Amino acid sequence: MKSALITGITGQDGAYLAQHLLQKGYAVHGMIRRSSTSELNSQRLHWLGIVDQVRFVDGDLCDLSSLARVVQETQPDEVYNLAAQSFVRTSWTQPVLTGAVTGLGCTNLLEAVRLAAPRARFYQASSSEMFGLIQDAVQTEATPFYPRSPYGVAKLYAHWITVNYRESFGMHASSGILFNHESPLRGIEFVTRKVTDGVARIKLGLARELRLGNIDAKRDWGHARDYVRAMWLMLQQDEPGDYVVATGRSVSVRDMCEIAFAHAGLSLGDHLVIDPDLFRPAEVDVLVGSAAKAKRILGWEPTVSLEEMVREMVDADLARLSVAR
Ligand code: NDP
Ligand code: GDR
Repeated sequence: MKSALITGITGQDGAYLAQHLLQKGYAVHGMIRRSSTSELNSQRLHWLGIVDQVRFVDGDLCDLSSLARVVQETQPDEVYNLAAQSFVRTSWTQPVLTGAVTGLGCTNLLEAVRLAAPRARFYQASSSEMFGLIQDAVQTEATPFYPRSPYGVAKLYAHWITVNYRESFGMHASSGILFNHESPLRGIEFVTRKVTDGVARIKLGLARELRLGNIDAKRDWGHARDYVRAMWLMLQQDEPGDYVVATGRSVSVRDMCEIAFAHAGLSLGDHLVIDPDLFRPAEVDVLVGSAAKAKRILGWEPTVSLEEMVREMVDADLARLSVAR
């Protein structure tokens, strides 16, 4: 039986990746950090019905000693580093923490793996935010990076340290440059989920307006379930590498909103309020990726359209809020 260690198991991707690996027969170790409200930690794993199948271990990406112990004790075949301070907007108000967790935390984990389980395969959750100020119309593994947020800068450090450990120590370390991916398990502060939750609240009479920032920003949105499959495929290759994972289609926040409101039989114009406070100090205006390499080498392709995903998210939020009423 293969075993995997997932950091960030309580997040959106951690939950779907755990489900994917369990279905493949892995023993899944999930690293969680201590919290005074621990029952909330595993909510997403509860929703997927897999909480009892995950073996939890305590650790924090900022604490190398905890990581060394966790890797030593679990001796995983595969390590997936999904933990991060992942909300871009917060990275301007907590830039030092973001650097410590999202950037240096990756080095801590690489060190723990190098020392305690050097043959383990390693996955780093890199991000399209590293491209930032776009220099190529379509971003590939060869596109130059120009991050536009403390989060993007921290991810770029983590990306390069992963490449460096691969080249310095011969580790099987891969980096997935994933574009935005969403689902009903997406954190409520990210724009797609904020919109689908807002639409559901308006539909149910719990709210009247939805406040957003820059709705002209364009993103390449896929489904998280598809994207965790790409992570796993990267670690099944004989050779490690870096891969862009994207749909190749870029849609504005405004158009994504239109899909969500229309699905609920509502009009965006009746409820949208633009709030200048929600604009960011620096914006990534447009992202669109080419997953040609992932298709060629991994045989990976997305299977869920933006429309299907947004409808699934609206329906899930309507169901959740109806039960809560
Ligand atoms: P989430 O924000 O949903 O999950 C983040 C996870 O990191 C949570 O489990 C959180 O735990 C954990 N975490 C935060 N700080 C620490 C810490 N100091 N030590 C240990 N664990 C910590 O992110 P996603 O699931 O959406 O994303 C997964 C990864 O992929 C992240 O690294 C993200 O930056 C990256 N990424 C995501 C994309 C996306 O579109 N979703 C696209 C590209 C990259 P807790 O529950 O305790 O807060
Ligand atoms: P992003 O995702 O920053 O791309 O990072 P987010 O959903 O937060 O923003 C997408 C775009 O929408 C605009 N926007 C708003 N965003 C939020 N959150 N709330 C609003 O009210 C709002 N109004 C407009 C933003 O300005 C932005 O342009 C996500 C995260 O998952 C990262 O961890 C990951 O690395 C990248 O995707 C790829």
